[in-house]
Formats: sequence, structure tokens, C-alpha cells
Amino acid sequence: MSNQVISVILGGGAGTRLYPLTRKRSKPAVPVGGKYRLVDIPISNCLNADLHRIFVLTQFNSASLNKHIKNTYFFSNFSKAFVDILAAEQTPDNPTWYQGTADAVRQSLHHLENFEFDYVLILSGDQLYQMDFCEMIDHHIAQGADISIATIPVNAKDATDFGILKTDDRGFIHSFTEKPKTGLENWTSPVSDEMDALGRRYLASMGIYIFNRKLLFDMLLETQAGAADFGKEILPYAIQHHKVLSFQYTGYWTDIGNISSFWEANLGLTDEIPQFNLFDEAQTIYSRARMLPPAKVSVASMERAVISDGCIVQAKKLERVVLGIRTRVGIGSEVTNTYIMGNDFFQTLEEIAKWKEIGRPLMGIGENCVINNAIIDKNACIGNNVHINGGPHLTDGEFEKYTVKDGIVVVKKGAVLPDGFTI
Ligand code: ADQ
Ligand code: ADP
Repeated sequence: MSNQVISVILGGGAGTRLYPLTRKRSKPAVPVGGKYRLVDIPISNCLNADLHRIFVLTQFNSASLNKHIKNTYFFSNFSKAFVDILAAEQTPDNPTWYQGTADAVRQSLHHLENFEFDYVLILSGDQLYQMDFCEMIDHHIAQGADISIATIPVNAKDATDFGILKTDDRGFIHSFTEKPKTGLENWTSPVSDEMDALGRRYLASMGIYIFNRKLLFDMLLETQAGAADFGKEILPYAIQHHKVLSFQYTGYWTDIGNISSFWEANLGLTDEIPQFNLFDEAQTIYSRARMLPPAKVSVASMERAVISDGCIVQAKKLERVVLGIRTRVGIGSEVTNTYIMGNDFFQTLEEIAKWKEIGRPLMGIGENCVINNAIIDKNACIGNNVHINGGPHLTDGEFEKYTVKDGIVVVKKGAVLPDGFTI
């Protein structure tokens, strides 16, 4: 099957929903789960299904994404495997950025056309899930579909954020509406008793598609040459003219396209048995192998903490936290409900002494801080006695050193919060 499929990962548009995490990097490069990047998730799902010809489409060709891909996904000279980044490029014919998901794929077609393949697997770059794409491809072939869409039952509250569809008895889709804001009651589907009990009666598109090669080229270059988006334009058209199949998925899947879902998904990794299972060797999530020392931890009270390599933690309390690589937390600090992304490098002992002398906060979290409901981006320098208390009491807003979104405080990459700073 690996010779029949090319995978295309939609790495992100302007990235506004994950701002400020996307302020200085492209969305696929956003750090997730302590030691991974967002793009590692769809890439790992592909590699676990033996699909190893992968393009990542992104608006920004950021240095950190390039470096991550180059240092992580290298394959033998004797294999045909690759992970290539295609950044939106200006050409004499096309002076614009990707106008949407379909346009992004359209602009990359000339990179695909010289390869041999029968199907294109199109994936979103901002979802947390471990799915066996082979099952979906087998289903697509067995049913003789032109296009397949992976689907999952969702509840009424979530339904307005997704493409919602209805199928016939064989699973072929006859109706599709992108993010319906009204008339939701007409869009319920028969679901299992278990899903029904959870109120998950709407079949949502997961934004994961298989297209037959010729149809994708024909639609993007001819019949739908002006369409910018799959969800808004291509799929509503396709269900009228082609055989579009639903592949219903029942495992864990979550969209992490905005700050609150990103925060929830990261903290979900601290659950007793996380729904997204990093400890499942059959579904390994790959990332860059770094030569980091083990974490060094001395914490008075610690519950549900995920701690990455290279951390130095002397806190008083950690509860429901994810600490990314090289995170430092000083004596007496209490961190709860927070994802700290960590640091890109260790400071030397000389530098630490020098910064202390001039009263500059070191990289990481200082002493006697209290941090709750936050995301701390990489390389932030948080002084001593800093208090950050996110929550619904805070109004959303944009500040020089941090952003508040849905009550969650996001401290920007490299921000310096002086001693006593309070949010
Ligand atoms: P959304 O996720 O809201 O809905 P969209 O914003 O188009 O759709 O993004 C889909 C994926 O493409 C994301 O990973 C995004 O980052 C990426 N992307 C967006 N614009 C891009 C661009 N210009 N260049 C490169 N990548 C880009 C879609 C479907 C819904 C479905 C949900 C499931 O439209 O029908 O229910 O996904 O999450
Ligand atoms: P990651 O482990 O998160 O992938 P990298 O090792 O790629 O991080 O480092 C991220 C960034 O930090 C790179 O741009 C790298 O050049 C920079 N960096 C690494 N070490 C140092 C250092 N000692 N001083 C300044 N910048 C550094």
C-alpha cells in the first residue's frame, strides 16, 4: 500500500487561532506534549501505517520547522521515504499565499505529479489522535469510493465547529454542511448506543480525506479550479457528483486548533490513563532524538506531572503540569494546570552567575512563583515571586509579554517577567 499513497499534511494557514504560539514559528513547529512538535503527530500516524512519502504544506518556511524535520525524519538512501516541507511560494503565475486548504494542495500538485501513486491522503496538522490509516484506505478501496472522509460522532455543542454530514446505509455521504450555525436538529445520524448516551449524534468530518489521484487533479485544476477550501467548497460539490464515503472512527481524536483545546489536550497527557497514549509502542509518536540528560527533580508535592528530559525542578508543588525539555523551576514555586514548553538550550553556569549579578531573571521559572492555568512558551525568563493566575475571571487580551485567551495566560516565547510580576 505504501507505494500507492502520497500523504499531504496541511500544516496551517495564518495560524491566528494558536497565536501567540505561532508568532515566531509555523503551526506545525508548535511544541506539544513536552518533547514533540504538532507535525510529529500526523507524520507518526503515516509512518506507523507504512506510508512514508509525506509532504507538509505550510505558509511559513520557518527555521525551526525545517530544522526539526531535517533532524528527525531522515531515511536510508536505499528507501523512497521522505518528509518534505512545501512552503507557500510565489511563482510568476501565482503571487499569493495559499488561499485555503484546497488551494494549498492545488499549489503543491506540481510537486506531486512526478510520483507514482493512486491515492492522496490529506491530513490536518493540528489534531491529536492515533489512527491506523491502512484501515481507512482498505475501506476506501473495498467500497470503490472516489473520496473518503474520516468521521467521528460529536455532540451538538461541538457540531457547529465541524463539517457535519449524513450517509446512506452503505456509508456514502449524501449531505454535507460546513460548520452549521443553524438548523442543527436536521443533521443527526444513527450512532451506536454508547455514542447516543453521550449525546454524540452528529457525524463530523475529521478533516482527513482520501482522494483518488485523477479526481483530485481534475477537481483542483478544472471543475473546481476556483475553490479555495475543501470544507466550504470542494466537499459540498463532490457529494453531488462523486462517490464520497464516510469512514467512521471510534478512537480518541481531538482538534487542537485553538489555545483552550491545545491547553486541554496537553494537560490531558497527565491523566491516569491518557486518551492519547504516548506509551503505546504500536503507535509510537516520533520526535527528534536529543542527547539530553535525565530530568533532575526535587519536589515536595507532585501529582500528575509529565516531565521531559533535561528538566531541573526544585518546586514546592507541581499538579497537572507538563514540563517540556530543559524546563527549570526554582525553589518554593507552585505550578498547577500549566504546560511549560521548556528551553531551547541550557544556560552555562557562568551566564547564570552573570545574570544573577545584574538581577536579570534566568531562563525558566524562578523561586516562590505561583502559576496556574497557563502556557509558558519556550525560553521565557520568569523572575522570583511572579504570580500568574489564569481563569475565567480574566478578560481576554493582548499584552506585550503575554496573551490571555479563554482565560488561559500564554506567556510569549522569550518573554522576560521581572521579579514580583503579577497577572
Ligand atoms: P477547520 O480545521 O476549521 O475545519 P481549516 O481551517 O480549513 O479547517 O483547516 C484544516 C487544516 O488545514 C488545519 O490543519 C489548518 O491548519 C490547515 N490549513 C488551513 N489553511 C491552510 C493553508 N492556507 N495552508 C496550509 N494549511 C492550511 C476542517 C474541515 C471541517 C472538519 C474539520 C475537522 O473544513 O469540515 O470538520 O477540519 O477538524
Ligand atoms: P529543540 O531541541 O527544541 O529542537 P534546538 O536544539 O533546535 O531546540 O534549539 C532551538 C534554537 O536554540 C536553535 O535556533 C538553536 O540554534 C538555539 N540554541 C541552541 N543552543 C543555544 C545557545 N547555547 N545559545 C543560544 N541559542 C541556542
